[in-house]
Amino acid sequence: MYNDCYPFINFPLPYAPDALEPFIDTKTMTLHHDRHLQTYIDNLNKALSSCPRLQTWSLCRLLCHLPQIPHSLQETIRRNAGGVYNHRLYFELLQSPSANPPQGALTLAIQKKFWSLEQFQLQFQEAALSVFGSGYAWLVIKQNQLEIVTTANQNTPLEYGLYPLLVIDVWEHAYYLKHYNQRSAYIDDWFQVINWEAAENRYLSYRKET
Ligand code: MN3
Repeated sequence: MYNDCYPFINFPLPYAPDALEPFIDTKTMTLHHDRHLQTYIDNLNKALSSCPRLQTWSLCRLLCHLPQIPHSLQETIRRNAGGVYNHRLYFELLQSPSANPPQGALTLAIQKKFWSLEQFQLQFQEAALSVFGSGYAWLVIKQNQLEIVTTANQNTPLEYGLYPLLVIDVWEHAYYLKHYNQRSAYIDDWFQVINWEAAENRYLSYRKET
């Protein structure tokens, strides 16, 4: 579903913009995808237009090999390729609210590591609240262990050799229209619209590769 090199395209959301109501509102989803993500795509394409050597590189390659990118472009590419990668993952890992509790290998691994889903949720919420300013909280695999980490701005876990499974965008544009400055209320609502099946698939494909 992704195109993975220059010129990058903003594919439509994999669900209707109102699919996450009442937890994440339609207007936020529309602006977040059609304007914020689009801007990262446009700026990434603009930066790559002057550097044919990088035009066949995938997003992951750009983000994992920043030192190989000309110095003058590094920060621009880091911000904008990061913005594209992080937002694509954020949207992919959301879905309409479901009454079904998560299940599968990832759920078992979370229970083993954090004792229970409730404990995991508390720790994840604490991490997401701790991000100062703009950034993300993640559930990642680090050396075969589940871990909760945060990143600032548009930094990605890929730069640190981590494999992301879940992500919440805590930039204010992700929640301000509905939740105002109440980041914790947004985090609670985000838990209602996690696409656990997509996270499970990421977990299984990681385990298959390693
Ligand atoms: Mn965002």
